Amino acid sequence: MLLTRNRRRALLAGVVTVATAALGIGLSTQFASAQTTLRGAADALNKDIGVAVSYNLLQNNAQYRNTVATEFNSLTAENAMKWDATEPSDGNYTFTQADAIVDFAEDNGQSVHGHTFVWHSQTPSWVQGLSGTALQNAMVDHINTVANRYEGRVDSWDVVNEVVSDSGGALRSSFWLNGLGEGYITTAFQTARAADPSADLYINDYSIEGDNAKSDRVYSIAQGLVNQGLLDGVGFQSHLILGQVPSDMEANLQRFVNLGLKVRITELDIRMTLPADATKLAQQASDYQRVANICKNLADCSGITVWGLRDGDSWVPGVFPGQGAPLLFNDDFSKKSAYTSVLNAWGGTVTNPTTTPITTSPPPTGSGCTATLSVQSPWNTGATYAGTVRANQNLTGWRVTWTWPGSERISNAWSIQGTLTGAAVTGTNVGYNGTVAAGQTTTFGFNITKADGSTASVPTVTCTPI
Ligand code: G2I
Repeated sequence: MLLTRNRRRALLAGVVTVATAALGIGLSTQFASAQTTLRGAADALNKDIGVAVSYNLLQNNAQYRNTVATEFNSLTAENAMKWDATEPSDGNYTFTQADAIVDFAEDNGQSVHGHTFVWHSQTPSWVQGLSGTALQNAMVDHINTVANRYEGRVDSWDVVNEVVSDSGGALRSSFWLNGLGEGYITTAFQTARAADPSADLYINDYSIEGDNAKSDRVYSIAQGLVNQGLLDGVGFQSHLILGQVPSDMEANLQRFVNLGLKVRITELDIRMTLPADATKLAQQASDYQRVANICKNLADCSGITVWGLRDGDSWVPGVFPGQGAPLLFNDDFSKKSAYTSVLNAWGGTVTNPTTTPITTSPPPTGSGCTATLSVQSPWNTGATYAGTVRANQNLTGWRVTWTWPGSERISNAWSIQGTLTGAAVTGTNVGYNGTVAAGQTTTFGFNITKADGSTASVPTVTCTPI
């Protein structure tokens, strides 16, 4: 519930340094410059800006982790909490991936919107082969087990997903409906409510952004659930097509708000025919801005989750050949115009990274390798640094040392390990960045705190091959 999220955020005032224990990396978010990130802008509006994340990318890509932690205050597992991931065979639960995502969110002060308990897709065949009581028991057991595990850690759940047929008039014909009858929806919500009374419960669907037969059907289901005290919100997936944000989207969401519900844009992407060009990207930015404004205008819009970080991470090209480029970030993590338009809509402004003053340390010493530090983003009581190691010969490992001249101390670091937290720093490569060919560079990074509030300094670094 919002209370849970607010309580967590309240702990995060000021500059927050966080570590992702499960993934072995430290990250930091600078709230002092809050309005220059989506996360800062969303925090200021008390809304969620979420992203659907991939376990593999969180595990393996430091820049992905950093961007997810810096730009978003809410996470959804793109696949890791679905039934096929959490209970692939009857009663055998596997939570490695889901746990890692929830741990990451917790370590970075982010809320989690859970996706999803009951869906006709990505549900293992052992479930689909059941009927009657056995099917109902499997559903109840699954919801109980997953909801109980994450009670107090997952703030809201898509309890049922895509239960209305595309034509809209009827419930979707699925093994759920065929096996249990339409009461399965109520049973799912009753089970989820009892399992985690503090979580907000959502019904989630696509092509319901405008007022149409399908959203009418969701509306009547929502009404019934509201009357039983079982529903808190409606998720509008919003897998949109360029230039086709429904003109009545805000009015449509408003009618659900009028039922006493929250609304949420749960899976936003806006696809275009490839290749992208300047005209299409500008249209996309305008479309994203409209959606962001709709959520901003509605006090009961709990937030927006974009369905993936970078264009290349998106499900769209695989399902709609020739379509794509639907998200906010390019594959090199640079920000698209759509990013800027969302940030602006939510009251933030983009800072051009090339104009950020970067201070680089004096000429390095060492022969087999040399290293420099640069201050990427300073704030009152800390700073984020980037370190670069240049190989002057083929390296299979490296050590860097320096001494802080003042009160600077490393609070967390990534892509480097060693004795890091004192005045005298000795750091070595981690597993993946020790081998560097002559002439090539590799990087590491860290955050510092500086108790006296002085300017962050850039000491000379000594680099030694090991
Ligand atoms: O289809 C887009 C979304 C529509 N609403 C519900 C969402 O849960 C759904 O997400 C997508 C994921 O973005 C895809 O990543 O759901 C797909 C499955 O229906 C996901 O794709 C699947 C692939 O089809 C599998 O081959 C793959 O093993 O992802 C799996 C895990 O990577």
